[in-house]
Amino acid sequence: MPLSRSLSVTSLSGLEDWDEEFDREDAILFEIAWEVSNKVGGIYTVIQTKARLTCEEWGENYFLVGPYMESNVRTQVELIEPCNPALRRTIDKMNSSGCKVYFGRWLIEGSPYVILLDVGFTAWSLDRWKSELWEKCGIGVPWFDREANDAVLFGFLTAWLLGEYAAQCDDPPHIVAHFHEWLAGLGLVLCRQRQLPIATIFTTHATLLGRYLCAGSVDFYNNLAEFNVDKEAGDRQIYHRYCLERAAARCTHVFTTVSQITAIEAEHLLKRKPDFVTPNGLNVKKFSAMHEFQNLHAQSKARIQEFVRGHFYGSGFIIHAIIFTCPYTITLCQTYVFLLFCVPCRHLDFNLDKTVFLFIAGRYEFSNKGADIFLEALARLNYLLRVNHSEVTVIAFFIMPARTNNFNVETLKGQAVRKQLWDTAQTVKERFGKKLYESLLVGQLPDVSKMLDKEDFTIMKRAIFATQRQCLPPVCTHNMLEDSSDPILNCIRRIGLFNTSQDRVKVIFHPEFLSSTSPLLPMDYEEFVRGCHLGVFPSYYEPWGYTPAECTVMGIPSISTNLSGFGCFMEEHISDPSAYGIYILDRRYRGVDESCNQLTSFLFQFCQQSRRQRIIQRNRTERLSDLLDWRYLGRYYISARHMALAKAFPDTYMYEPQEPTSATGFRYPRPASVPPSPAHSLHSSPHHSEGEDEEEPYDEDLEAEKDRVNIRQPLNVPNRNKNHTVGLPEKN
Ligand code: G6P
Ligand code: 1S3
Repeated sequence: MPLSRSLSVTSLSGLEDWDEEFDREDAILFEIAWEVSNKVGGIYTVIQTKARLTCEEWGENYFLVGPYMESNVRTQVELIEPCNPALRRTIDKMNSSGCKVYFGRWLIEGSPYVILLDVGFTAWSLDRWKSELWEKCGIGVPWFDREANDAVLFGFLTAWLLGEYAAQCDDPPHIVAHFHEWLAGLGLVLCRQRQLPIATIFTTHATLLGRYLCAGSVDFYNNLAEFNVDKEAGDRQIYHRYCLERAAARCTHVFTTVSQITAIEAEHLLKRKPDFVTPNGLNVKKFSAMHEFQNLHAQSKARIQEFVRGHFYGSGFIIHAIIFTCPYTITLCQTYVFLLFCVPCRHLDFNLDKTVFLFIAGRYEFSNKGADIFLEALARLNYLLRVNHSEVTVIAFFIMPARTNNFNVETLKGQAVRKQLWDTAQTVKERFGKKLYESLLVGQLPDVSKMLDKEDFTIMKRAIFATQRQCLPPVCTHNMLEDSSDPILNCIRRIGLFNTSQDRVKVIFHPEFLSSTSPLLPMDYEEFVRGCHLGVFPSYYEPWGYTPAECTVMGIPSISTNLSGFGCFMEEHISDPSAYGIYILDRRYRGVDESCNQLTSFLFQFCQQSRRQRIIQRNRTERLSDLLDWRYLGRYYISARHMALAKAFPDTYMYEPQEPTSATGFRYPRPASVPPSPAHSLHSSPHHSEGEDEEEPYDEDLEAEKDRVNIRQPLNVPNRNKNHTVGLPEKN
């Protein structure tokens, strides 16, 4: 075994350097998270998208550890016998001591090995383990907190697995154990408390206290240094969880978090400055044809348009009210006279070709995810579009799961009516075609006035009659269980965005994640995102924020904020983010109303773009995807592992952070090119030209070439390993 080895990340191709210098034969990596093959939130995406790269790097020496959930295993995991003899002995030993440990391959890209621990099966040990936790670590977990109980069981099982594995190896390899989030953190605390020979890493994806404090009405960022953390955690009845999280952050060899902003938060709330920021990446798939993602946008958009046709079907009456002041006062108060009258209206009176689809998606945290200011900005946008007599209509989708009891009748009826109209059109078309054919067979041009007979008209009239409706197109697609207290619905009631035909902004709240098997909108999330024009994520609390990152790699522009990890990361790496379709809302230095106005102006500006400008902007957005690829961002994980090995096994490993080669770091420049024939320009956005709604010949490949920045250039990338400073980035 070599005595001293060093690894420094010298370039973006750090993985290859690692390959050359690091002998992985005697090192083994365990990555532990509650979301391994178990989708709860963003951590699942981190692990699932990173798996292929980590498998390429560690091969047979990489094992993911997660909870056993039968339904997930049935659909996502192939159970097999462990190939590693020491691991086989470990699992056999644990299973013969009253545990249920499963081994398999997770059926995702890279097919990583997974070790799944059945926490329910060992629930009989809970009391004993809780006493041990209290005696050894002084942390008491109340009986009623089910999630914390699971964390205790999972933690003890993980520590048992790792300790047993180390004991089963004749010549123990250097073990690195990487734990994600507080739910997995106890395993790390126990490894350290039992002094197991393991290099540990703890990554927090959000702090418990941060999430709770932000969800309340606390001025979080201005008071970060002031919080009495123990009291705040106690007041919110999460003191025991907070202790588990803080203990993991304090005990670990290497502590990391997903963004600079969460690093500052962790420093104040968990009382340890992270050693690394490990930004979240994605598994970026490149299309061989440059325009493939544009074609996919057009296809997916057509499917969303079909849904919209159904949702806004038919016509009805809307009630108008005119209010007069009565010339005679009956009492001492002024009297008013209301004149009510009905006006017929068509709901689908907007041009779908001039309709812009916006969306927000994610965990239903109304103010943390910025749904509050998005709704407010939509109300302001509605006003602006109306007073400017804009031809554009905006449809804003809210995809946030809430408690429901299925789709509502009106929404389902809309899709049924649309289908019926389509079938009617097909029937009449067939009858028409038959008459036309017969006329041609006898060598005559058809008499157009006789092509549609009485029966055709009856069929069509009947179909049109079925489109009468007595209500407005619904704002929500489901029956909500907590309708009267739901924050989105209550906000819509207050701002009055009810999908009337005068509204230029329509709202559709879909309180369930999307699925390709839905009878309403049969699309999976990726297809849906591709079909939209803009993702809007004005979060107040967002350690990273995968939603705008996913938009970027699919070439869909997005709005994020300078309080989100993603927004700050993009601001740091792109000179003019909005030119690339990355709008970053200022929620740090502005009040809520000002941020809301800024959001409104981003939206209004976006609505004024022509189709050609949107196409160009999408091309630019998609060009940023390399920046978010694990192939680039995985290097921070590599460094964290190496630092942990060097701290745990100083006789064998040495960690030398590389000096930064550039003080300013890597930045995408402003796009060099502009589209042809600009009439006037908008700052930071593709230039506008008149009468350009149709696609003009435009050499996008040439455009791409001009703008292309080689992300894999090694020299001018910031090295965060050494010069990683935690501090609020300066305002630009
Ligand atoms: C893509 C397609 C075009 C389509 C356009 C619509 O670029 O390749 O054929 O016209 O999308 O863009 P829009 O922004 O209007 O949805
Ligand atoms: C967290 O999930 P969330 O949506 O509750 O972890 C994600 C992955 O690191 C992160 O992207 C997100 O901002 C956090 O909030």
